[in-house]
Amino acid sequence: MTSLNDPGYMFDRGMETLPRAELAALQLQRLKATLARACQAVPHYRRRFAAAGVKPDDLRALADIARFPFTLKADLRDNYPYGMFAVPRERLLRIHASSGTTGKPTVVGYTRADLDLWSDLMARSLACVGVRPGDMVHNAYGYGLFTGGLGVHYGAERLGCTVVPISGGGTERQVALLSDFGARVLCATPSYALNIAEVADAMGIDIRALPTRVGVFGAEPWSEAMRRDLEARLGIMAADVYGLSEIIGPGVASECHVAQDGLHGWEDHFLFEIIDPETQTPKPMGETGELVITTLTRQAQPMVRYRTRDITRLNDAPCVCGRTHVRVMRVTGRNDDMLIIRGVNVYPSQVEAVLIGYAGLAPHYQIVLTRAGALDAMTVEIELAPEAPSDEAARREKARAVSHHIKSMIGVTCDVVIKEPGAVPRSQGKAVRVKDERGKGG
Ligand code: DLL
Repeated sequence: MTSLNDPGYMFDRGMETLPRAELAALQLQRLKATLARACQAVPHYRRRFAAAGVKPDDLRALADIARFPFTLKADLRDNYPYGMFAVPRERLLRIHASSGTTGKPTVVGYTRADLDLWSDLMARSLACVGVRPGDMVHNAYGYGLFTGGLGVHYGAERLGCTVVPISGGGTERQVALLSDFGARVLCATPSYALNIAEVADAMGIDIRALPTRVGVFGAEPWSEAMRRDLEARLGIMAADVYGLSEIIGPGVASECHVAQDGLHGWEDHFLFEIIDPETQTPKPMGETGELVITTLTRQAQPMVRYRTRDITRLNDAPCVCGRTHVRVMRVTGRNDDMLIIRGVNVYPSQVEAVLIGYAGLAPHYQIVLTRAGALDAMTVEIELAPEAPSDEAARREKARAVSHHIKSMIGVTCDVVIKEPGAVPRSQGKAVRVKDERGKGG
């Protein structure tokens, strides 16, 4: 039994350190059962498998998964609201939904066993980033249909933490309660954590002097530069957690605080693949592409080869923390968020990596897209740091320098507009990094 102060503490040591050959055997057995259940209980999968000419029995080895069809977000929309469920609606204990930007929301459902599993996986994830039983956890992820709030909430309780279920928004109150209750752990989107730090400054509260030591950040892409910035501003260790509602919510993969080098994807419950998004063929271990996930134990809603659109790579090298589960490296962006500006592929997180920590700038930015004739143009709006010189000439010079820097680092030509402190909208959940004005005659 490891002590709670031991950096090697794990929520589920036996499973987290299972030798990879045993993990693979477990995955194969669970994958077979999942495919059989999906085919038997969900007409959508039955039709798709038939159209692709495959049967669950065709799967003999894990690699045979490549013969099965993908599941897309559009499939969830087409089967809205309950068509993807493998159990009668009455057996669901909870529903979550993600709003998305267009059309119907994506609905996800959970049986009692699913909710139990989710709590366990989230407890495992929190322990993995360094949260311990007995910690006070300030949970600023939004409660409601979004999976962040309740997912983290029940995971923290399962681990044995004291949860402050504050949800997002009311930022001054967040700062006051962080100070009064003395939470050791702050859970939020990275952009909202930044907003909290800024509001604390404005309130004259030295947030670094508070007992908060661990940040559990996810739900949106963020860069290493942003990590360093958050760590410096908040006086914490900032950890990356990943998940998506279609698969279960947060708790799919989690960084270990020992190595901070990739997020352990919980392979006893999920099968991870990387594909080439163009050819849709599997890529070998270590190569970058789109992450595809199959659930291995979900009851209400088995997901077969769900295309996440998230761009990353996998790493199955042994980790110094002792966990054997594959590492999902930092998600740098989504292929549907990728911008193509004058032929150059650009992810907002690449722009962020250039901007954050740049002398004289505050870490608040937005990318505005406009169209001039047939060409897309990108303008980066970023705020001046409160203490930086703000006269017109200094601003123009700074804008020129930043634009040059973006061109040399990313290869894209863009305009840069330096805004007054406070002029870029602040996030209370997932940040809106891209403002698309291309359809507005801009
Ligand atoms: O964002 C679940 C979650 C809540 C994860 C709290 C972590 C913490 P969705 O709203 O369905 O679920 O959005 C999922 O968000 O496909 C990624 O594009 C993005 N995302 C989530 N975590 C990360 C991360 C939640 N750590 C979508 N890094 C995913 C980069 C992330 N992107």
